[in-house]
Amino acid sequence: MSIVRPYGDTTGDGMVQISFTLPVAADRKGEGAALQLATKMGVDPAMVVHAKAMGDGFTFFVVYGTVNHLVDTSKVVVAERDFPLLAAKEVNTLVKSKMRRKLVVVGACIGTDAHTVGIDAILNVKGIAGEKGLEYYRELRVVNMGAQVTVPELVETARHEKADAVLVSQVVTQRDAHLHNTREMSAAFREAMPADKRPLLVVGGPRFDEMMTGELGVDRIFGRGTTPREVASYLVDALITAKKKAA
Ligand code: B12
Repeated sequence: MSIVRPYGDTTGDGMVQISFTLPVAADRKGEGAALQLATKMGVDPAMVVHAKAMGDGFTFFVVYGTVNHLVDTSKVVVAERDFPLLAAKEVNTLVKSKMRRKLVVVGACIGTDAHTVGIDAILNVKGIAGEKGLEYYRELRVVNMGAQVTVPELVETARHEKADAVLVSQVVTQRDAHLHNTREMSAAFREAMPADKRPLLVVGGPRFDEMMTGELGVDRIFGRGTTPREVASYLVDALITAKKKAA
């Protein structure tokens, strides 16, 4: 069955719950404003199930109601993992036998972004979700530049360290900062190095569209819930397996 509808109280009843903040007071009129917005969004009938004042003149709402839209799951297009998931030992063996040197990874949070928890989860030994980070991989050399790194600093470090891959994190998406910063970064690498000398450019963060690689000029995008093993497996696939196939 490829056509589905949301489930709330009974199967296929189309019930959804949405939340948003409006610059209105937390009173009857404010709730009316929330209902008007929900109805315009296609939630009809809609009811306000939660309203909380968020300081002067702002209210947070949770609205519950029915939508008539159908989802055709056969038309869903997503970025699927197109490389095998390897164990740390397999990654180390492949790097050692095929590259005959350590694979160098330079990581950073660029622009004004100071959210380092995500990139640290991928790079630091402690890792995330029961998996150790890339520093744990014996055949990987990790240079973690930390937060608020400028694009010129990143390019310089990547060059100096002879990076095979550059891993950039962008968590803040206000005014599309994550997209602007990523484009600036990929353009700077294209300008600074010829294609065959350019490191693999990987960007990650919870609000990226993983299908936007071409548009952003990067080789791969990783979204929320990424684990270090996925990243290590991708690096091996892109830097070793795919290169071997192309040769
Ligand atoms: C912790 C946190 C902070 C901490 C950060 C501490 C630190 N050292 O990182 C502090 C308190 C400093 C902070 C500050 C701010 N924050 Co803050 N913060 C958060 C919070 C609560 C959690 C983020 C987090 O650590 N997630 C856990 C990690 C593990 O998840 P992740 O980042 O998604 O990473 C995973 C994947 O995305 C992926 N990944 C991420 N990066 C990369 C990179 C690569 C290469 C790869 C492969 C994968 C990958 O892998 C990771 C592991 O699975 C979020 C809200 C939330 N619940 O998400 C807000 C949030 C991100 N912050 C927000 C804001 C607005 C701010 C401030 C602007 C607040 C302010 N007015 O001062 C400042 C900005 C500071 C700055 N200059 O960047 C907003 C961003 C909104 C937006 N649309 O952009 C959020 C969403 C909160 C909110 N709802 O408003 N914040």
